[in-house]
Amino acid sequence: MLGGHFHFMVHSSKFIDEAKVYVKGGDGGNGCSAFRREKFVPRGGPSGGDGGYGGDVIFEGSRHYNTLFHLRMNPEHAAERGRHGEGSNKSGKAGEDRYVKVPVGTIVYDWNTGELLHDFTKDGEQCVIAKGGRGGRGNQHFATPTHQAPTEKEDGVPGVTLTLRLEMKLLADVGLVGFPNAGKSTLISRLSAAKPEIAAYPFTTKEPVLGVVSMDEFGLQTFIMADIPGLIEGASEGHGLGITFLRHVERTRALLHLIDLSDFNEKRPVEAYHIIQNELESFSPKLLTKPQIVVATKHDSVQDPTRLEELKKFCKANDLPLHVISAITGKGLKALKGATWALVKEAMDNPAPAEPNEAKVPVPTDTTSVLNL
Ligand SMILES: Nc1nc2c(ncn2[C@@H]2O[C@H](COP(=O)(O)OP(=O)(O)OP(=O)(O)O)[C@@H](O)[C@H]2O)c(=O)[nH]1
Ligand SMILES: [Mg+2]
Repeated sequence: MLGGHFHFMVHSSKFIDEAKVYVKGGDGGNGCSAFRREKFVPRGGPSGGDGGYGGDVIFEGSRHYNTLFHLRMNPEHAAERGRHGEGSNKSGKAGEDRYVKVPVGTIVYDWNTGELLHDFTKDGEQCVIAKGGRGGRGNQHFATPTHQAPTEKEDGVPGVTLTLRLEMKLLADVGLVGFPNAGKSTLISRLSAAKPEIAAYPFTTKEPVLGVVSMDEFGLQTFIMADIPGLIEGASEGHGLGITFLRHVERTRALLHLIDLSDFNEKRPVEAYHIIQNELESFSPKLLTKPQIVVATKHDSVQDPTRLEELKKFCKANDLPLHVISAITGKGLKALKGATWALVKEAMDNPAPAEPNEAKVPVPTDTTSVLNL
């Protein structure tokens, strides 16, 4: 209960994803040593072409990724080498660049020196991480008045080779909001490996907890869910635990608004819905523009069916998607997971314009789950 008996959960570890990645720019092609052979010209001049540039390894920030998982699975990235120069002053073709997508929010460090190479903050932002080498010059460049038939040529310059440490602060894709006891922590514990404390009294959760929800058994498609402390009326004036934790869902792509259907809750569901929406708006009107799913919880313990009927009618009239679940029986969990993923995907494809200087707030959480995805 609030009052005498607080026991704080300790969330000291930061929720950070890391990957070790090897990159190599393409080597430059070698210069060529050749001489013109033309009809009626007995001694043609030097005609060895230059080697082509090696391709660059270019990283690009992308909102389509929310973890570094794909890079941990596939850590080596090399650009193509430049072609060698040829006779008849023909330069070698440049090697193809290699593009590597990283989630927005990724910081790239040199593994060996610790130097920060780039901090990706925007969708589509590109940075050359490992430059390709210049091609070597062919013998056409080495002729001088006294040295008319040079055979010298250069080899291409090797591309830059680096071992990188990628680091990314995980940001929630989906936030759970609702009154205390609505069943937020129970839901995240059913959908992810996160193990938040769950109890039949309000304000059990006192710190945000992140959980990684996998859409397939390999964890290739995942989204990150944030469980935050419950809100109450007047939270924006500091009642309960207040609304400061809402900053953890401010950058999410979607919200799940949980409403307790069980009869132990004295508030009518529609009333509960409005109170929470008001508190969200007081924190930031932007929160109300996020795609939202209304989640009616604890269907297994409904005594009074009119509560659900009211909520259904209200959601229908206001065009709000409604999912009815029970974390105990599992009812509706799979459908809710699928619908949430669909919202996340849609938001990834149509990102809201990023705000300037958006600060990335590290979310303190449970130590569970992501690093052993
Ligand atoms: N019968 C039933 N009880 C549930 C269900 N989901 C959660 N509960 C119970 O509801 C109580 C509150 O659940 P929590 O998950 O801790 O609720 P919360 O929203 O995280 O609460 P706060 O952290 O205090 O904001 C616990 O006693 C849960 O066991 C459900 O589907 N059915
Ligand atoms: Mg909780």
